Amino acid sequence: MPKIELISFKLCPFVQRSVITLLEKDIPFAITYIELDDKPDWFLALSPTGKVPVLKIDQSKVLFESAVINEYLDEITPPSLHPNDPFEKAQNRAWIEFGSNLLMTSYRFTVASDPEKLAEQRKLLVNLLVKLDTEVAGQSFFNGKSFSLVDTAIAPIFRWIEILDRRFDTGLMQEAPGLTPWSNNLLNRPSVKYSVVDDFEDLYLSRLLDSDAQLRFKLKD
Ligand SMILES: N[C@@H](CCC(=O)N[C@@H](CS)C(=O)NCC(=O)O)C(=O)O
Repeated sequence: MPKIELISFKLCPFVQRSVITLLEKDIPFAITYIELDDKPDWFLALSPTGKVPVLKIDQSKVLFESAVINEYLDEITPPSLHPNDPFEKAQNRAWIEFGSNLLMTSYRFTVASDPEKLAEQRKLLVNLLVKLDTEVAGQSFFNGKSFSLVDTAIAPIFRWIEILDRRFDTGLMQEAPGLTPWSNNLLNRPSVKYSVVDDFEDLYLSRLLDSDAQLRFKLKD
């Protein structure tokens, strides 16, 4: 097994995707946290995009992009978390890309700085959640009964939504109720639970409440 080091930012959902895969595949790894508003020079030298996650392999080789990192981790530890059928595998990859779009849309919703932008971003976000709901409605995992790389890609979104709906007046999950069994199932899964630091919720909330996000006015009592 190669020596694996994951470069992370504690709040990054894209990194969480890779941590989930590492835990699911039982791959020993070290994790190094950086601050994105003060990126170290060694990180900028490693990462062509300046984004986390970055995976260092045997201290010399570097991979970036969460979906690519996950495919690599999956391939070095068979059996694969992807379906075998070429069409199903391609379809799963497409939904992983859909998940990236969903993450970025969720992020834009949380940072929207005025009521109009917030309403506009909520509409875009709900639209994507409803599309996902239509695809998955009521299933335990994206592919039905077995956990796959699509689940690793979507789980961080469910964590955000669960925190947002519990702490703020956002009502997102009720717009796509068929996602609830899948979300609950993933949030209770050990790899997903341990994909974040213990104080994740506090860190996430304090960053949001310290910003100019319009959402801070929707905090529940
Ligand atoms: N497409 C990338 C997205 C990664 C990404 O957006 N990471 C954010 C943190 S969650 C980042 O590093 N942002 C720093 C920046 O844009 O300067 C992936 O899937 O790995």
